[in-house]
Amino acid sequence: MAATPRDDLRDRERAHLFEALPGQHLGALWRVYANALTPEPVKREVPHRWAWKDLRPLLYEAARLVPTEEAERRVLMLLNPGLGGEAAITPTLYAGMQIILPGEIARSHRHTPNAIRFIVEGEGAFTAVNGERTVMKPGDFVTTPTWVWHDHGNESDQAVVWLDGLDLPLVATLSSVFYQKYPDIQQPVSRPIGDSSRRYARGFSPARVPLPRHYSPIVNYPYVEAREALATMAESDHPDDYDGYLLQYINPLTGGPVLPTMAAYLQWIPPHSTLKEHQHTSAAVYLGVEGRGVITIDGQAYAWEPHDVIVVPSWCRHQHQNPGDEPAILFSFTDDPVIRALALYREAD
Ligand code: GTQ
Repeated sequence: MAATPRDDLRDRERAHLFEALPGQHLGALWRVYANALTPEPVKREVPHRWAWKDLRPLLYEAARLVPTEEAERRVLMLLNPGLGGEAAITPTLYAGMQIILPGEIARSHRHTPNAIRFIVEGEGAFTAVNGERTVMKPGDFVTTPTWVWHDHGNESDQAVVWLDGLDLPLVATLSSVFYQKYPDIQQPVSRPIGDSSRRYARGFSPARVPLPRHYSPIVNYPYVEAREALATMAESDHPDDYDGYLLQYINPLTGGPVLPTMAAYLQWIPPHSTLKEHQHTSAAVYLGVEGRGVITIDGQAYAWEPHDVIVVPSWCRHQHQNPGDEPAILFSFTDDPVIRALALYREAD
């Protein structure tokens, strides 16, 4: 049909309307509707692998060149290639590799983002949380919940490296980042080493002592114990279709995830196995611990070795494989508690 003068008039009036909107900070929903409400998640973040053999030399070079007095935390951040340089590995999660040399101190501070650590190499550095120091060994899992004072120090004779995981991008999106420096460089030690584990990690909990229950009171979950639990499962249980043998680090006060926003797992993929592919709306950051394996994400294979990090964004199809003769052990942390709390968890195979 030919355009009538009336159509022409309407087109000109529409053009005027659209020009007037941005100046008033207004937008026409109908022009972007299909971008905003998509049949399935549309993401900027992408799957990625950070190989330890490439990351390690850069981390030790940072340690040689930048003292901890200058860097509050000496960390190389793992930046998702799709997120334009934001301090984020997914839109909710942050990950970084931190290194602390003999004699160094990472000063005491607290912040509302929750943090977890998984020790990658070196032994004998400590993290202090609310007056309790824990000396960390490779494979140990350490929690630093929201708003607790924490600092790190290394009184050993070797460099110590760990993976940091924080919910910083989520907390920033929620406009809820608060941060404070402790008045001194280190917080005073007010409890003996092992205090929290002796109270809470053995099936007991002090009665009639009011406690925050939304995060785990346990500071350190030792690798020897987590590995033993996994080996016990692998000896007698049937493996899970998707995850092999999957152990969750739990908050003993609830049986749920260690932190309100992040869950953490240690996983055992049996030798010579190809597990089933699936997808879900929680995102995961994997760290190779023992053996080697492959995670195929949206059709692309990412082989991993110990200390490689792989990010599997939300709703990416992914599948684990262990072609080798030894069990393949992976650590991971996810935003699963957030997704479930908001009733947004979906899974498909
Ligand atoms: O160790 O407290 O990777 O505050 C980023 C922010 C580590 C930490 C990070 C932090 C820390």
